[in-house]
Amino acid sequence: MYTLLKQHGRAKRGQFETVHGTIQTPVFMNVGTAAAIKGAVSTVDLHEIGTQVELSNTYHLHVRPGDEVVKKLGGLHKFMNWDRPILTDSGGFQVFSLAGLRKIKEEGVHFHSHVDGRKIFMGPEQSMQIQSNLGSTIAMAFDECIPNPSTREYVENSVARTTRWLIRCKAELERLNGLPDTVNPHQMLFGINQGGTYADIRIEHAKRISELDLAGYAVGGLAVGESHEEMYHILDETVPYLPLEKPTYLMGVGTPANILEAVDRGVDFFDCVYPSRNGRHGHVYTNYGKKNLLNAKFELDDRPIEPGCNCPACRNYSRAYIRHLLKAGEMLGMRLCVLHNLYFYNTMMQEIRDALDEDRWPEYKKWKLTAVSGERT
Ligand code: PRF
Ligand code: ZN
Repeated sequence: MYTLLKQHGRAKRGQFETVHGTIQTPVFMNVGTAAAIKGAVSTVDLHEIGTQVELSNTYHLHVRPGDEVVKKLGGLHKFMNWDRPILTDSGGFQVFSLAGLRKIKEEGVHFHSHVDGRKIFMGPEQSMQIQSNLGSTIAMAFDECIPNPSTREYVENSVARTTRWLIRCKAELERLNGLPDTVNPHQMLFGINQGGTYADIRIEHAKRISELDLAGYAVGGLAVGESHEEMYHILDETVPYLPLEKPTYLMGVGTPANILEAVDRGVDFFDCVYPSRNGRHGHVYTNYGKKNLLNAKFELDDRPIEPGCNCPACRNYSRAYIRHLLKAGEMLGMRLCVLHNLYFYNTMMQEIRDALDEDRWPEYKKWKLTAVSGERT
């Protein structure tokens, strides 16, 4: 159940109650694709860096270790020892971005596993069955994520099919939630808005899926080829047609600036691989811009990544030491950078919530945009 606590313009401050605890929004979900945050970050670490929601992928866990295995071990929460909310993405994006050869049909998608090449079929029912076996808090609908730009004709046909798939997802999840041995009988379903960069298709689709009274709604098919300005424009046009009294989730986005702009347009939930992926390459986020710790200028720099930062990396280690670890190929180097970056993102979301609570959202947004751009010295 989502409660809208406050609004500043279109920016929303809310809370979302689930069987695995209450999520304060806006929130950034930490991505653990295969039930692990890349960079040797454990769920014990996640508690320390302020993670509210962990995100895993249906497709990856179905391929390995297999959702049946996870179910036999008591579900994803027990398997990875995480007791807070988990959102699982449906495979609707991974199938389209990872799998090589694929055939899309009305019933679903035929494709080959990126691990061993074996043939897999996934449609709305299969995606829901896998997510039900995982027992995540929130299941995502099975959709087609269309790259931008795509032709109007392709987008129209694809979106119509995604709507039909959504109706099938809803029916299947209701059935699965009613079975006696379901891991999480309270599993919720979020629908996904698509429509490429065509505002009118987006709006029609948003209206249509809003009628289905789902637990939440995502905007998918963005950050897949279009410019930031186009993405903001689509959010301006579309988000007002999604229910205000439900959470809105912008999938796979983005930079700190993208998140600030999207919160301003009414988005509650985010996820992105940037903090973990960049951390693994020694790129760290600070309120003085993004820094590359491999840069020679940090060789003798004995300050923490960000002075005043309370993350496990900054409380204990210097830029020079972490740079040395990265250079020497020590796993600890990556791990510390990922911990700092996730802490930076989670803390930014806390700052956003505080700013909304305390009626200083526009001032905070302006300050943070300057801070993350590197213009502040
Ligand atoms: N659909 C799904 N997952 C996603 C996306 C989508 O469109 C995106 C697009 N940025 C990221 N993850 N199911
Ligand atoms: Zn830090």
